[in-house]
Amino acid sequence: MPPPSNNVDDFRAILQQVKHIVVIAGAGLSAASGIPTFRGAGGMWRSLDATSLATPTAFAANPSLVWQFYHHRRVKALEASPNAAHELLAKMSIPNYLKTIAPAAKTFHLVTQNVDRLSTRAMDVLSAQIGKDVKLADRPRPVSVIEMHGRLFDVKCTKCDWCTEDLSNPLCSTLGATDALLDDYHDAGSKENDIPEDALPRCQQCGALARPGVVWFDEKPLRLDDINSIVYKADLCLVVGTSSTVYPAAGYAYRVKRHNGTVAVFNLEPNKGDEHADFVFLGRCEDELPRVLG
Ligand code: BJW
Ligand code: ZN
Repeated sequence: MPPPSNNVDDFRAILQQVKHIVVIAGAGLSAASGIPTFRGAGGMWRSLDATSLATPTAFAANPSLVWQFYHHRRVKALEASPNAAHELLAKMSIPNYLKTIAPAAKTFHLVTQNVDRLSTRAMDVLSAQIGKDVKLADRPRPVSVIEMHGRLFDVKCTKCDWCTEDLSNPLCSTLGATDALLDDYHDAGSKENDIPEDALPRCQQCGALARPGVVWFDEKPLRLDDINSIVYKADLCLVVGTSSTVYPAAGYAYRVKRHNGTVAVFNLEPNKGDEHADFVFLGRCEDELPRVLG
């Protein structure tokens, strides 16, 4: 297999033919919006590795600590705005705009591992800009974003089926009070930040401990059946800002390749599996996506 190309003209020639486009996105998509990635620089929260907190075991052992981590993440996401990469991907969900980039394209789906809601927000902003007088066919299709690792602003019960979206900050006063403690001298894991379980977010239906509505390791990602059929059909896969280390997302590009589709990676740095891609565009995706696709 030849090494991946970074030739924009060759990539645009492929874009003229493709019919079903899927984007698999990761934390790098939101990096320019100020949301830290998981691995490499920025993957620490205080002295703790972010991925070690994203597990059911960590939550069972110390719900106070894990809730403080997610409180911090919620605040960051509320402060953030979609960047140029979110905006371009949102525009690609407008059929008429998509045709200007990929004239034969019939479908466009964004499967994001991110929980920050920025892709959906970019889509909402665009919908509002387009206004009501545009034909339905020209409007973005909100169904085209799949948040497979859940949503930071969903809160769900650990015991019953209660789940709600809650954008308030703080989610409860005890979490808000930890902001003051989280300075350089107070590690989030230290004793004084220990919030008793009954003062953490609780289910509004049965009163049990609530948890963030995200997908942790060993839990089942969301909408896998929908994603499987999208990936099965796709003849172009754009892999944007992910280290491709977490499955099942890390396996989707390979599946598109296996049925003779094209894979193009947009990432700041080379990553595992890049050698199987047809194209690798190294750089910030907020610059490279508009340059290569725009
Ligand atoms: C830029 C940029 C810029 C920076 N421009 N680029 C052994 C083998 C295979 C699989 C397994 C295994 N052992 C266990 C598993 C399964 C496990 C897994 O994959 N583990 C691996 C670590 C090996 N997977 C799971 O457990 C998943 N569930 C599952 O498989 O269930 C099976 C099942 C199926 C059916 C029924 C029942 C069960 C669940 C995974 C859940 C992951 N959860 C998290 C936390 C979400 C909540 C939260 O956000 O807090 O998801 S972990 C974390 O990693 C988060 C991310 O979505 C995910 C992926 O990270 P991502 O997005 O790639 O970020 P980074 O930081 O790694 O990379 C950023 C990239 O951006 C870098 O490459 C930078 O270079 C780049 N970048 N700036 C472009 N400006
Ligand atoms: Zn409940």
